[in-house]
Amino acid sequence: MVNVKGLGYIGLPTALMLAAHGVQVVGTDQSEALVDSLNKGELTFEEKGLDALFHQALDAGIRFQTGDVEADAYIIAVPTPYDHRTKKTDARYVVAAVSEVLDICPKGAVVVVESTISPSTIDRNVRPLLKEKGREDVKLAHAPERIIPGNMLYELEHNSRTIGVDSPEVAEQVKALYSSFCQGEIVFTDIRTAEMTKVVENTYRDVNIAFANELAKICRADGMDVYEVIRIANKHPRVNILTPGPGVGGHCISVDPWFLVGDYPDIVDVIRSARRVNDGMPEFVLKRMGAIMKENGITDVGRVGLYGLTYKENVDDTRESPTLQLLHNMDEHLAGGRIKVYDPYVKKDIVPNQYHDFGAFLNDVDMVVVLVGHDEIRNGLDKLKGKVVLDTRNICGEGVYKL
Ligand code: SAJ
Repeated sequence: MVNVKGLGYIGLPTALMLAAHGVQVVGTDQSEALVDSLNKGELTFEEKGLDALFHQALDAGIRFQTGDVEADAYIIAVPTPYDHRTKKTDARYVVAAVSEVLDICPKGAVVVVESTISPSTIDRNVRPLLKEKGREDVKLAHAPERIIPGNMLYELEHNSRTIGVDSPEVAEQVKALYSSFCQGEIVFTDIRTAEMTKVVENTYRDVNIAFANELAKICRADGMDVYEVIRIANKHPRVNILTPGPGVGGHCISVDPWFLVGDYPDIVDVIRSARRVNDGMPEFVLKRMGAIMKENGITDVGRVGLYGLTYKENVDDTRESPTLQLLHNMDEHLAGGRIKVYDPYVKKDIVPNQYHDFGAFLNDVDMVVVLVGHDEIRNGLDKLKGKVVLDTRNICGEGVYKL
C-alpha cells in the first residue's frame, strides 16, 4: 500500500499511474475541497490523457481522503515555495508532511520525497526530524520528477528517473514501486546528488533559454532576424539553441535556479544572469509593444489584446506566466487596467478585462500580442487578419512583428 501525500500537478498523476498499474493507493491532501472534487469524479486540472487514467485508477480502487493512512511507502509531493526576496526555498511543507507521516507510519516504512528541494534539504531539514521523533527505522528517499506539463503521462512512463537513497536495500524497495509503471532507466545515487541533479536540470534549461532570449535582443538591436540566425546556427553539429520567447514561466524553471543563487550567492554568476535575462523578457515585450503601437498610431492601450495567459502552450497552468509578469509590470508603471486578455484554457477570471470568447476578444482590439502558442491560434491564424500582430512565439509566419 502506498500513500501519495499532496495531490497537485505531480502527486495526482503519480497516484493515478501507480493505481492503474496494480498498486494499492490512497491519495491524501489537506485540502478538503480538492479531495471532495476527486471523490465526485472531477479532476482538478487538465492534462492530456488524465481523464482516462483517472477512470482506470478509480476502477482499480484508488481512494482519496484528507487523513494519511498506515502504508509501506509514502510519496511526498507537496509544494516547495521560495521566498521571492531572499531567493531561498522554503521546505516548510515538505518538513510538515514528513513529520505527519512519521507520526503514523509503521516500522521500516519508506518515505520518498518527490517535491523539488534545494540541495541538502533532506540532510538539514528532514533527517533531524527522524532523530527527534525516535523514528530512525524509517527509510528516506528522494525521487525528483522530470515530467513536462502537456505530456506528463507519457513522460511518467518513459522518462528515466533519478532516485537518491541511503542503501542498496532501500533502492530495491523504491525500485519495486516505481518500476510498476516506469519503463525508463531508474538510476540510483545518494540523496544529496539526487537533489542537486533535479535543480541542475531545470537550471540548464533556464540558462539555455536565456541565451536564446539574449540573442533575440541582440538581433532586435541590430535589425536582424533571430529565428533565421538560430535556424542556421543549429545546423552546426554541436549547436542546439532554444527558442526565444516572452519570458520563462511555470513553477519549475523560473524558480529552481534561484535555489542555487540563494544557496551559493558568492559563486553563481551565469545562473543569476540567466534568471535576470529571462525575468526581464516581459519588460522587453512591453517596450516592443509601445514602439509598435506608436508606429501604427494606436494610442489607446484598451485597443490592445494579449493572447494567452498560461505559462506555455496547451496547458491551463498560469503560475509565474510571462503574461502575468507583463501585466504586473504594466501595473507598476501605472499603465494597467485597460489592456484586454484572452486565453482559451483559463476559464476563471484571474485578471481584469479577461475574455472567454476568442471572437469577442478580437472584435474589441486592433492589436494582438501573441504570448502563448496554443493550438487554437496556430490553427486559426486567419482570424488575426487586419490586426496589428506582435508574435512573441514565432508562430504567425510573415507580415507580423516579432520579438
Ligand atoms: N521556453 C522558452 N523557450 C524554449 C523552451 C521553453 O521560452 O525554447 C519557456 C516556456 O514557454 C515556458 C518555460 O520556458 O514559459 C518553461 O517551459 P518548459 O516547457 O521548458 O518546461 P516546464 O517548466 O513545463 O517543465 C520543466 C521541465 N524541465 C526541463 O526540461 C529541464 C520538466 O522536465 C520538469 O519536470 C519540470 O520543469 C519540473 O516540474 O521541474
